[in-house]
Amino acid sequence: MDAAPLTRAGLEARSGTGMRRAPIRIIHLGLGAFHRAHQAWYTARVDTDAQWGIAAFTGRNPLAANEIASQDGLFTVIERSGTSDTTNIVTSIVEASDGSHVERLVELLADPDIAIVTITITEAGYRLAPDGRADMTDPVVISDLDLLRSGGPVAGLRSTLGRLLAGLAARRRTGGPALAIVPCDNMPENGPLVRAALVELAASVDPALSAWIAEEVAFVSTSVDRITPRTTPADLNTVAETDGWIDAGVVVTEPFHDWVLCGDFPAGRPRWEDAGARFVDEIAPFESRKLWLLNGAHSLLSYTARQRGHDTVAQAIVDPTCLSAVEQFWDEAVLHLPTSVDLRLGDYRDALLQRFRNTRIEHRLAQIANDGVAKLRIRIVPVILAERAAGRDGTAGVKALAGWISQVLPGGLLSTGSLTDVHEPEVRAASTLPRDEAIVVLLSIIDPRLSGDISIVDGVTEILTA
Ligand code: CS2
Repeated sequence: MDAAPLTRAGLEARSGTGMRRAPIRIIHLGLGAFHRAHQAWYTARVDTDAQWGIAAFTGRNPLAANEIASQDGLFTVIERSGTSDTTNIVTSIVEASDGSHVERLVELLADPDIAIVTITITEAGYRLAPDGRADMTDPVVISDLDLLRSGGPVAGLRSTLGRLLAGLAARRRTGGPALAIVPCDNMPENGPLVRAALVELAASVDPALSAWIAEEVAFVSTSVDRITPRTTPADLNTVAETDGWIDAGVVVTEPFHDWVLCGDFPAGRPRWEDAGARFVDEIAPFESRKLWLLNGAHSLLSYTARQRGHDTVAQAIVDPTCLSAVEQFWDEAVLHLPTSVDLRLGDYRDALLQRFRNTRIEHRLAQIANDGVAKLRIRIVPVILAERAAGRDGTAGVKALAGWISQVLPGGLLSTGSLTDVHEPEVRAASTLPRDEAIVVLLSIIDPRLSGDISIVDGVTEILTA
């Protein structure tokens, strides 16, 4: 079959039926592969009468917005199991814009029909300090706050939270109704965390706006899960050859999907539960289980398995040395998970191993290794600190820290340009210090409690010397 460009008109012509374009009720910030495979996919599955259109904005790179916009918001999701592919065209995105088009974001947020803002900008994109509060020393945050205070053009805003504040200010000015902000990044208690950061940032611009956000805006915590590797040219070919669409927006993901949410939606929401989402009263157990077991294992492997010559999670997990490092970290982590709900940890661990072993999902360790500072803080450090508090060494987690440090020291991946981090300037500066000093400073960048514990510093030094 000759492949045709994927557009609404093309799809209507091929299916012989008209497509209703849903009105925009959801704004999404961070139009990457994960959003397309997760929140956009859930919404498309459940919104059968086209009530919940998404206006999505990219983060730093406008490419995805341009590609998706030229396809009228449409894209293909390939669900890739260990043996076969299933493809579906997702129709929930009705507008795609470059994130720097802040005027459009502000206009939309002032629209009373907008009920929800979902966010996927990665852990590092929130620009938080190690204590989880807004990082008031970050130059981009400082410049955004200056701009917001001076009432300068919103187009100059560079941080996601700064842009969101400009939009919330417009909503308040026009008397807009309450809405829900739903962060979908891998961070614990992400609803209250983003609420505290926005309230604090707003307080330094306009105390009345800060009070309005605290009272009128609902923040929903979520735990999100779906392994979504970067799309390759071969994936685009698959869709062209098997489905006949020239689609630049293809995403590949595993069949597994999970979404746990906790909080209120004052202006309503799609029935995501119809596609398996769960609404709970207490999110912490689910979040910690996912962040420590899945993401913790990912980060551990991304630094230690590459040294053993592996490129993907699926290759690493069948190497007995890597598997045992993961199992050891899990053994430490599960001791500190909340016990208020039955987390079925045995089944969860077995299922994770199955997912990691899916060789048809090419999840590259190099992709996971980026932004180690923000990721280690969330995925590994809590387990080490809990182990230390229990009087043990937290050895498996310390191995992950040592793995990261070996990659940011001279000669490691950072120096070859194959690892990126929003904290790169401080990390680079620290890595040029004499080695023992570098280890202490690098640990303190992740969390000062690590560098303040001599047993952790010694543990890392020993591994790096071995
Ligand atoms: C990964 C996650 O890149 C990474 O840091 O650990 O993207 C992971 O694949 C997802 O959280 C799975 O839900």
